[in-house]
Amino acid sequence: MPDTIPANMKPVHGKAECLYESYFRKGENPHQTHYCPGCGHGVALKLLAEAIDELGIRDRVIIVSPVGCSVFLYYYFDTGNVQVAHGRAPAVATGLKRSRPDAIVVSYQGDGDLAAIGSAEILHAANRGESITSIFMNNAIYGMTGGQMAPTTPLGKKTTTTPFGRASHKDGYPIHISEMLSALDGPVYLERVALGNVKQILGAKRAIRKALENQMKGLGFSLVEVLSPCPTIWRMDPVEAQRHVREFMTTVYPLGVKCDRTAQTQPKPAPAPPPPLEELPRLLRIPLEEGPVQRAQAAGEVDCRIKVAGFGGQGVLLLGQLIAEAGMDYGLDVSWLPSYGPEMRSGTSNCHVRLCSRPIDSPLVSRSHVLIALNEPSLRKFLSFVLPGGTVLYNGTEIPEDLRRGDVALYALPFFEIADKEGAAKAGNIVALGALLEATRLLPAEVVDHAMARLIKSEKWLEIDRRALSRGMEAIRSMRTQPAKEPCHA
Ligand SMILES: Cc1ncc(C[n+]2csc(CCOP(=O)(O)OP(=O)(O)O)c2C)c(N)n1
Ligand code: SF4
Repeated sequence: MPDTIPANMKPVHGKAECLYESYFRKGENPHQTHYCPGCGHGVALKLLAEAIDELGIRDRVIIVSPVGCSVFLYYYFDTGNVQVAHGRAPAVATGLKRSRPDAIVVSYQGDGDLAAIGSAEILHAANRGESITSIFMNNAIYGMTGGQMAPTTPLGKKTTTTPFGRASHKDGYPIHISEMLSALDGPVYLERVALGNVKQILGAKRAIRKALENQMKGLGFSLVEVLSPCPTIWRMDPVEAQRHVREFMTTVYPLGVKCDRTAQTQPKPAPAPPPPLEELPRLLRIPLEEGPVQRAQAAGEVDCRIKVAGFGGQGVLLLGQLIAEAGMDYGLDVSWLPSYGPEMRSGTSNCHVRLCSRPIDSPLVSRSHVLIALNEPSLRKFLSFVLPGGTVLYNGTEIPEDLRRGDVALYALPFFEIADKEGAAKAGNIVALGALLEATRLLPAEVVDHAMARLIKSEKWLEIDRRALSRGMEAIRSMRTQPAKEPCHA
């Protein structure tokens, strides 16, 4: 500034410090935001940034931004940021706040995001009284996608999906989120503000600041609904759009505090710190005496990918879970990814299991070392994805002729018939597990037995399953025509 300007007349407005000096993530134009001229998002974010600066909480703030025009919020805020799927900000904010109680977590959402696809998330987060600050940008339209009707669109408004105007008899009524949430016992503070003129904007800043302070005091859930102009989709110039907020939006959505329990609310007790990582094996009752990690290391680089497939009711998922649990007991990193059809019984069911002596990058098993196919359709579907040198265990008396492969070890055994002879055909999945152990020597039987004892709660079933496990191992021993495979290696 030239020195000729008296000190008391120098501009006092600058950029908030929690905003990046230059928006480097934006690439070609790092000095302006992506918002349209006159958009309320730009104003609200400035207010939020100023409040964060004033409260000195920048290092603690994590902003959760959604899908919608504010999707690039993380371009601007030099704070913690998480960009989430459409409507999920309150759920992610809940997780963040619970795992990082010291963080100040801000969930920022548009009205399509919060009041349509995310309506359940906000309702339950508010009802649980999560200690988060929610900023709800209500511009009564889907901005980013070109102007479809939102749950908040006023009656009579023309949108791309209501070209003749929103009609209550087919489109329902505008949802008043703040009033709706005020019927719950969970929230501590709900206020609707607007960006229709300077006075309203200052009011919005005060409300945002208060919502943040509530969180700093540990009081619970606060939401500020901001009536916000969207000049582009409303087809108005910025001045007209501001007037529309002032003169029309506020008649549909009356401003004011809808709930304020801050005076009578006690700060929530801080949650107990999570147990130290090294305590987890003890809490999960994983036997540690033999040093599972060292054992796994001694066993070499294990990376075994297993696909178990069949139909619902065959115990496909339990079988995979037992392998994963036993692998974990053995000191390996494991993953278990179930995948099944919507039917309760007889639909397709499969699971992906990985046992690895390194951290697992993805739980998805597309090409496997082992396939346990509990029916023919599963064998047909997944056989070609078994890696050469792999092992296939098939529930049947013989492998169908057109499904034979010379580069994998194929075992056909009627697992469920074998289990039937032990008194429970249902234990066929455990016969298959025994066959797996014998055919691949992937894990010691005692380790699997230990995992079974933990997972199978009924004494009667545990006894049957132990017999079934032995029968499966014996069956492979007695039929083996090919040498046993070594455990799968990377
Ligand atoms: C699961 C999913 N469904 C739909 C979309 C498409 N979509 C992107 S933004 C949006 C609406 C955003 O409107 P609003 O939350 O009001 O934010 P605004 O753009 O007006 O700020 C929709 C439907 C998506 N990205 N993801
Ligand atoms: S479309 Fe509307 S909400 Fe989106 S940036 Fe432009 S003015 Fe803002």
